[in-house]
Amino acid sequence: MLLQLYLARYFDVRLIKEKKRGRLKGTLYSSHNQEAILVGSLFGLKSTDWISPIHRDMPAFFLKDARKGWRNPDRIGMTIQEVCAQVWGKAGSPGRARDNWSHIGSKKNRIIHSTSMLAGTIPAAAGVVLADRLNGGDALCVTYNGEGSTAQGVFHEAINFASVHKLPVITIIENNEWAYGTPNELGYSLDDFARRADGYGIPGLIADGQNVLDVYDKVMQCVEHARAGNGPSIVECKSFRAYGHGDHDDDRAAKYRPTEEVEAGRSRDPIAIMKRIMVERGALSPEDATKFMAENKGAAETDNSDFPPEVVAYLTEGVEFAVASPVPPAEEGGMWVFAE
Ligand SMILES: Cc1ncc(C[n+]2csc(CCOP(=O)(O)OP(=O)(O)O)c2C)c(N)n1
Ligand SMILES: [Mg+2]
Repeated sequence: MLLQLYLARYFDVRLIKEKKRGRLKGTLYSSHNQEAILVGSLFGLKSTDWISPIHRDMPAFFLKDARKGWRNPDRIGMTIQEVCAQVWGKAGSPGRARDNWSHIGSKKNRIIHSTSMLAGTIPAAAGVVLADRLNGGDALCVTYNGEGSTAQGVFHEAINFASVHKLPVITIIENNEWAYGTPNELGYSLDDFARRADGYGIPGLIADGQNVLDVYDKVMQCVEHARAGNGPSIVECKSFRAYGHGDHDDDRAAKYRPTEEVEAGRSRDPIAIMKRIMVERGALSPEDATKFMAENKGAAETDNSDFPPEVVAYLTEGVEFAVASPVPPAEEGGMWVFAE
């Protein structure tokens, strides 16, 4: 789990550096400070389970089933090469260079294609697990949503449908306190989004989104609930969006959010929290805990020595693959927009 936290963080800072170097174009949506939500929720799933990540969750595409080993060819998740080719918008990427980010999916890897319609993946997830059940399967689906999604009509319709049919859909709400430039107090009249679950008669759990073990624990309670045939649930993960909505919004976000709020929100770094717990439990020596100091640093303050070498090596393979991959031929420009 700790290595996966480092990998997710390194993905974020490395892409920012690549863009600054002029080797990468396009908007980046940072998951910095929210990595524990992804790692903790994915860690206990079966290979055959489905996920539906969105813009904030890019590392989920390559962290899915990573417990088996990032390089394990039997892993049911995207490779780092596929994800980096996607970010670089290269030929052969899952999105065929139509986009540089999360508008991708994979039937083979059991990743539901993300749409840009907030909460739009929840009804799709309900349909996928219903189809799986009708085909004799026992797969569940973990859907990822910002708290902004909870204000969408389809959020309620889909979870209501899933609750009536007892479908194994676990809805993660990544409560990072901001939806683009809108603070939570201007968007909702409740503090705990987990309480939305009461309206559907399903469990609603709150996890400390900065503590990967707490996320794991709460999601696994919902996994057991789903596997026992009891249907859907919600896990709200309390977190904080460290930067702008995307990097195009970083400068504005620094103005629309008070500095003290941002500093307080970033201060509970998931890597530091995991290390502290491991040292307390004797799973990591205090010396080893200070070896790679990626925590509490923005991209500009870190370098490769802040990350374990296997993390840097794995991601570098993906980056080099993407940089060396060709762009698609121009005549493909109008293809795959409609069914060929
Ligand atoms: C239905 C819909 N309305 C508006 C948008 C534009 N939009 C994209 S992301 C976003 C903010 C999302 O905030 P939140 O759900 O809290 O996720 P976060 O970015 O904070 O992770 C908005 C308004 C959209 N994609 N879909
Ligand atoms: Mg948000």
